[in-house]
Amino acid sequence: MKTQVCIIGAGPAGLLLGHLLRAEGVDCVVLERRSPEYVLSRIRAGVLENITVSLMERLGLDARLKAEGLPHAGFNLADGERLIRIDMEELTGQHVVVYGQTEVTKDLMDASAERGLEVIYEADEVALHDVESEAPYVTYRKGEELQRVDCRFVVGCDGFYGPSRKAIPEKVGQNYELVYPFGWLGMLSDVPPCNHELIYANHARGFALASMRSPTRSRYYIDVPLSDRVEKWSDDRLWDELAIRLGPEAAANMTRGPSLEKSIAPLRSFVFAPMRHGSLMLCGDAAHIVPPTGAKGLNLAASDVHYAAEALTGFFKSSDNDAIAAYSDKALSRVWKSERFSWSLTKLMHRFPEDGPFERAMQVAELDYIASSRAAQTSIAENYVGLPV
Ligand code: RFL
Ligand code: PHB
Repeated sequence: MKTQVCIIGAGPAGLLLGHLLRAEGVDCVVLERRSPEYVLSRIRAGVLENITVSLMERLGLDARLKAEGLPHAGFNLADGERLIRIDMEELTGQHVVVYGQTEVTKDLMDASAERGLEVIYEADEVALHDVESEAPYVTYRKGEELQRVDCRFVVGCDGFYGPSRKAIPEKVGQNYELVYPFGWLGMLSDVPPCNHELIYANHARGFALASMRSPTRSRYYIDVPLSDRVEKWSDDRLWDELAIRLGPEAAANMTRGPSLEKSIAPLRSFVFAPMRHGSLMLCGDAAHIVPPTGAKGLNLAASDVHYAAEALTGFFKSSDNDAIAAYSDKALSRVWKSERFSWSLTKLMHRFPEDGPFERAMQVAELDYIASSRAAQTSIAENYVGLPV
């Protein structure tokens, strides 16, 4: 097969990029290792910044997002019994939209056929070749058959563990990494949320987050040691822990129910630079990971894709090489700011095992400052709604 752009990975980054390129008349194909059902079974992000919403809008694929997405004007930081509300709408004039990553992916998936976006699921053994040349190619196996895609660019949207980043020689790139000493245990349940806005809580027993997917579906998280297993957390034990960590007011409004899904995700900050090497570009989790505390991962994938689509469209429509050359620096400048915000919110809201009374006093002082300073709240709000693209 011959195409202009071969995209690896049909998560939100790969599907968004595929649609944006098709809308501009650029030929592309998407190769995905898993089945569509598997891709849709992954429960992940829930908070969309304006960049993600506006890309769906630009594609005309935002009907369900508009109808079902929940605009959130504020969110809360809890510390013991104190609740600090960050009024994003008032401080920045912007809001975020609560709409599951699964739903974004489904909307993009459902529109693939009618928009002429070819997605090949269950593509095994995907391998990248000659990415330093102007004629790279990708091979994969589908059933018994070995296949080859010749193209001008390969875009790696294959997440943290995919093969694309590894196709860049070690001596060319640099890894920046911080691994946190805990993971997030997430739970989904068909019960009304305990609060109409998100609550991030820093409690002596650990972190907790109350989030949601809809007025009848809640998403909760707590931090747990990396050695913990999901099986250790019965639904009852998890509800009890959430009630303590989120504080008495949230606990009083909490409806308990059976969990639909429970899983533990490790927390990591990671950046690989540069995000382009020769004819290979990286987008989303393939190039960087943020801890979920700032709700930035999916939204960063969307801003990468925005820059990549712009660069690739310029290349194919007006032979513009400059935007391709500028892609990595442009994307990384936004990536590092989101890395900083996610890292600082993670440090503020979690009890690290190595922390002593001084580190805790610093957290309290920072929360006091945030509670009393409009400037501090504005800084948090403008990062949370998403920095300009
Ligand atoms: P994805 O979603 O991992 O998709 C990559 C795709 O590539 C495929 N793939 C391959 N395909 C072909 N060949 C191979 N060898 C392949 N290897 C992998 C995979 O099957 C997959 O389909 O990466 P993408 O598209 O870059 O999207 C990134 C987001 O998924 C991620 O950043 C967010 O989910 C992070 N995240 C959150 N982000 C937010 O913006 N807001 C949030 O509220 C938020 N909450 C979260 C999160 C991530 C979490 N976990 C579990 C990591 C909450 C959690 C718990
Ligand atoms: C979620 O609803 O899954 C969610 C919300 C906010 C975060 C992380 C995850 O910071």
